[in-house]
Amino acid sequence: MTKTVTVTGAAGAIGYAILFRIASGQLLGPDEKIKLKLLEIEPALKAAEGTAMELHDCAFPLLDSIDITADANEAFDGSNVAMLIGARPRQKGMERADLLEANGAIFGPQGQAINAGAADDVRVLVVGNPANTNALIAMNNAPDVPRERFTAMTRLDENRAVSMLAQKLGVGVEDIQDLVVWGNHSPSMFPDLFNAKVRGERAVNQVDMDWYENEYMPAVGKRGAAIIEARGASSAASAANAAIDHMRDWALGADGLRSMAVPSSGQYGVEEGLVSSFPVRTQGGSYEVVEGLEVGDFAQSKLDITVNELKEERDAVKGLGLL
Ligand code: NAX
Repeated sequence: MTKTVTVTGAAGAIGYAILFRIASGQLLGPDEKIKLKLLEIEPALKAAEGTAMELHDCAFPLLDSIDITADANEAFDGSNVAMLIGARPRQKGMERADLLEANGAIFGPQGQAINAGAADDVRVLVVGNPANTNALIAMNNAPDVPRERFTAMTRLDENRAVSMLAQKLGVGVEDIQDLVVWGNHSPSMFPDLFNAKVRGERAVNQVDMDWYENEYMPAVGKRGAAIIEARGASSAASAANAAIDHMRDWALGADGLRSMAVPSSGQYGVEEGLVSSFPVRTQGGSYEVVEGLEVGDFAQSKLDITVNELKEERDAVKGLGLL
């Protein structure tokens, strides 16, 4: 079988870190041939061609073809997997509304192009920030595609949360299960140690609440900024790794609870339609939000903060006429 994988922002840092892994079979497994479609803006097409040359030079047996284009309709035509990575970064002096508007101008037309030409089974992952709200915009511009196919990435937050907890407790990452991050992909998101388990025991019972609230949560939330501070560039390889984890688990299934930002149908009181990170279980090519988990007063107060931020972003893009 051959699957078409569209990657936007292909000439960027995450693009460079993800394309080789996709083409080598780490996304869809060793039996799936890959047709890559790379979408870039005109000035970056040449750089994308350079990356494509290197991809050819790897002689990956699973890589069937590479198309490079600045036309969204061409890029999403027949797409089975769409990784929406390219976005407009916040520049100095840019107001939040300007940022949302600039990204609306990207994710609206890309949603329309997905609606017009993607394969019936298309799965969409938005990585480009503000990821949840960009996914909301794309979803609202693709009325013929089932809403649940639009998702945004909080898996990097989950992976960071798992790794930091493992280091704190001196255990392996494989000893931690069901550590889910809720809400927005922003410093407001909530890593949930109440439902997470370490070697089968409740994680929250193994840490100090003061450390949880005042050290761990801010450290997970601000990890992206810490990486920029240290490297002078934002997370790229770890973001690419998380995007592979998200899409592979969705397409091929995985054990335990995972974090995915998906359109709410009102679960846990999150307003219907918001693209919010939830605990999900993946199986047989689909996912479901797992209901009935414990959400106590502390967790609810944190969930309210991050979901309110999503509402504000939704209201702002609505006000700009992007929904
Ligand atoms: P780069 O600036 O290196 O690359 C972005 C690429 O997107 C550029 O090559 C640019 O030409 C391209 N692009 C811009 N507009 C486009 C359009 N309309 N169509 C196609 N391509 C377009 O950024 P990079 O480090 O790769 O990060 C990409 C995005 O991921 C950013 O928005 C970033 O904020 C976001 N991130 C999201 C994360 C998450 O967990 N959800 C974590 C990592 C990352 O910060």
